[in-house]
Amino acid sequence: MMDEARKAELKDYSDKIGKNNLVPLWDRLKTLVTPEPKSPCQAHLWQYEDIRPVLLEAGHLLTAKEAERRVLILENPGMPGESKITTSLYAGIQLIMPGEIAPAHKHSQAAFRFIIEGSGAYTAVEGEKSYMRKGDLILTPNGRWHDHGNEGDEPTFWLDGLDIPIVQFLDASFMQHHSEETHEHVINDGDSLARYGSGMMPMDFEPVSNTSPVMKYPYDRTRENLITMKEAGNPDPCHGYKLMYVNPVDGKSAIPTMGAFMQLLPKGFDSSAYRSTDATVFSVVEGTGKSKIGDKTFNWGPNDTFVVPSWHYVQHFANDECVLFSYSDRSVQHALGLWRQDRGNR
Ligand code: GTQ
Repeated sequence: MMDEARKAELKDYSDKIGKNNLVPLWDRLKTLVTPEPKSPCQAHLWQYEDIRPVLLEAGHLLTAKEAERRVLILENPGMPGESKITTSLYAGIQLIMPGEIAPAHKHSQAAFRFIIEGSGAYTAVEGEKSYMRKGDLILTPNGRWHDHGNEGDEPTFWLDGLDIPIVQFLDASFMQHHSEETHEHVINDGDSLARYGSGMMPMDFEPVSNTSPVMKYPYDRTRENLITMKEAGNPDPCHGYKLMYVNPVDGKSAIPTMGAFMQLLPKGFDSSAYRSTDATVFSVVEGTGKSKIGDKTFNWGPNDTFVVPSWHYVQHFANDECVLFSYSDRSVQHALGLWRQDRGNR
């Protein structure tokens, strides 16, 4: 134990050097270099029934044009004011009303659009229009013009997953508005999927970026793949039947800054405890169940969103056959050699 006199001496020292913007590492080392991840991110569940009515209310409060994007941010209760769902990721639920257009812009941040409800709306990315249906994943790679529109007669809701905190951390944000409300839509729905996402590639194809050239991963295909896997049997004890959305050019994550996944849990599936260093956002597509995250348990159903912080054990239980979408910063951690998992051999 340090005596009072030495404590005062060290405090005086630290106060003195503080005036020159210097800080003793010995006061900070324990919180900076932790034996394992220690996150401000908390496990949390957002029920769709709490979001939908208030977002619809915003649908009458302001137009998509006024808002630019009519979105409710899912803000982690452990990081109030930070617009983050995990320390590295952003999540929001976006609404576009029939007849509306969310005007064209482009930015350094990349986005996943995971469709929750509605039909007849689209996202157009660098000329390619992708119509939205429940369970579809649509990419907005960074730096590409994009606008959203609703040509149908139903309000359309989707989950926006963006790498906003990563870009913020790196101080690399640029954004620009288009001179027109929409940019030019010259490519048909499904074009990039046909060219790049069907096990074939155009002759002499040269990728222009490290992002997937496929703009939409339709749910009917994803679901069919998971069902085929289920029929073959042998689920992974931690994940059930789980696939990652990849860039067909290199087999890596479809978007370099975020990984996205879809998994099927058979009815009654009780997963083994699992933890990994990538805090993960889940969106329930089908079925009801519950997840034990650390020492909390959350009951979920279709369209609910929940977050599992880094290095927290998670165990899912499926009441029915369940389909879960998820995304995380796993691709970033992989690229940097930081990612770790623990398949629960406790
Ligand atoms: O649709 O471009 O949720 O720029 C946040 C920022 C959506 C979008 C968000 C955005 C967008």
